[in-house]
Amino acid sequence: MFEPLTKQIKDSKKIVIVTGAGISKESGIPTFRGSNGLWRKYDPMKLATIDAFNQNPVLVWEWYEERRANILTAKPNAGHYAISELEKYKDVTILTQNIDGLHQRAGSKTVLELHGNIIRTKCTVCNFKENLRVSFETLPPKCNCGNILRPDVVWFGEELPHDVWREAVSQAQSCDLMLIVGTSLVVSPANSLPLYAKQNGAKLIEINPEKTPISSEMNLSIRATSVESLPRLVDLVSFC
Ligand code: BJW
Ligand code: ZN
Repeated sequence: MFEPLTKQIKDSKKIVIVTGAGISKESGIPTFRGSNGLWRKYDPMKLATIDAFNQNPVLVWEWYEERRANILTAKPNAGHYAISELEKYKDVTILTQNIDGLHQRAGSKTVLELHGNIIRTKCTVCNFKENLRVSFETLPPKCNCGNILRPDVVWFGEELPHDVWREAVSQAQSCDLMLIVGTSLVVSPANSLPLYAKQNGAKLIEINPEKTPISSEMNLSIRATSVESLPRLVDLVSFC
């Protein structure tokens, strides 16, 4: 199953890896969709929009505090480490929708965070923005300017950080191989990145136990988890 992919990786000049929640599942961070996904338990419109936050910042912060605590104790898994190992042999850029920072903690060097980072907090009014690893005693936490702080993540209806998005599109358009790992590819605009890559002649390879809406556009779909497939793949690449 891995042989054709090993050759494509070996032959490629520039690899872009698009990742989503599935790659962090084995680190104990739930995905959003699917049988045990967060959106089965919670309504995204009550927790992941600016309107929801303005209406009930305490509720939204309680949800984020629980997830921040989980993410702060989570560790990168074999899938994250395999990608950082691949960077020893190939030119790799990661475009992640994840807000958990696990790629960076696994040692990956070039990571663009499309949907922000849950540990970074920003003021809703002034320019304050900082990584805050503490758990807040009073919710919602306040900035020194007196206004409410919020997690520096991208909610539904909000634009992705412009510079990050511009760079992500440029990376997608200039790679010759894109690996798409652990994302359902239902959230825009991140789900357009494989199409930008394909329009510029790149090969698309998906690693996901389930089909996605863009599976038919893939040159190859590996129906396995990232922990099952990425370490074996990177081993093969490093040996030949
Ligand atoms: C494994 C595995 C294993 C399992 N190994 N794989 C109507 C109203 C308003 C907006 C819209 C609208 N219609 C469309 C929109 C646009 C909207 C959108 O796309 N909505 C769709 C859901 C319909 N997008 C936006 O709003 C974006 N902004 C935007 O477009 O701005 C312009 C605009 C403004 C106004 C109006 C319209 C346009 C922003 C999107 C922000 C997404 N934010 C979240 C939350 C981040 C913060 C937080 O975490 O709290 O980002 S939502 C959530 O989904 C999170 C993820 O990054 C994102 C993608 O999810 P992902 O990573 O794909 O995870 P899952 O769970 O979906 O999939 C996991 C996959 O892993 C599955 O396929 C499994 O099979 C697989 N898997 N185990 C490998 N072990
Ligand atoms: Zn402030």
